[in-house]
Amino acid sequence: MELYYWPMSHNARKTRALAKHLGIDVTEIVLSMQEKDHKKADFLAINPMGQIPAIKDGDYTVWEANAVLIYLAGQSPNDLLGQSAQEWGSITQWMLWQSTELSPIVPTLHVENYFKRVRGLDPDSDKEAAAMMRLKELLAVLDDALMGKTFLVGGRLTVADFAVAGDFTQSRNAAFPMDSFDNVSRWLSRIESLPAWQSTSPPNIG
Ligand SMILES: N[C@@H](CCC(=O)N[C@@H](CS)C(=O)NCC(=O)O)C(=O)O
Repeated sequence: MELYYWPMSHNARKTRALAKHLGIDVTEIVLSMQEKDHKKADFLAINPMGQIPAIKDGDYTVWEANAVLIYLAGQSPNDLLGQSAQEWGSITQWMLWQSTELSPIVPTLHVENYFKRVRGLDPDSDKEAAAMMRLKELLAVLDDALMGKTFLVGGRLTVADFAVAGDFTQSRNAAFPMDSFDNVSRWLSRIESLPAWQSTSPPNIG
């Protein structure tokens, strides 16, 4: 099984971390986004969206990071996909929340608060402020959901935790207001303590 990724990609990071956490025998293939490898014909045959990450397993391909997480978790018997209709519902809820609500604003904060700062460029303060306002609304929802909980669903690690935590990969560099959200911070520390999470940390660019 081949996992296509780019080291800076937070979407790929969560899939690499889960593969390592489960000890799945995956061949990691690095693409260069600078070289636009993800838009070349070879890779478009695997993911026609031209986005990272993606998996090729024999003739089978799967893309969309959260779908990749589900495919990886399904490779061995484990608790990561939930054990009841309520857990399946909640896991799916958080994975959809990540991809439809949280994920769209994360790149804006990466660019405005991190990449531009490292390159000595001025952030677009209107764009940054709008994304930050939305982030605070979303973190408030996540923080309430994590009140008194160790993980998002079922009191144990599931694919939902990997799905959501991926967007916090650059939370410090991109100035996410983590200090105002204690439950989120405690939950993130638990994910960050996983050896597989630590070993997939992207390189710093600044
Ligand atoms: N919804 C996709 C988003 C993936 C995505 O946007 N990946 C970035 C790298 S972090 C990418 O490949 N961007 C290039 C592009 O969208 O053309 C997922 O969750 O897998």
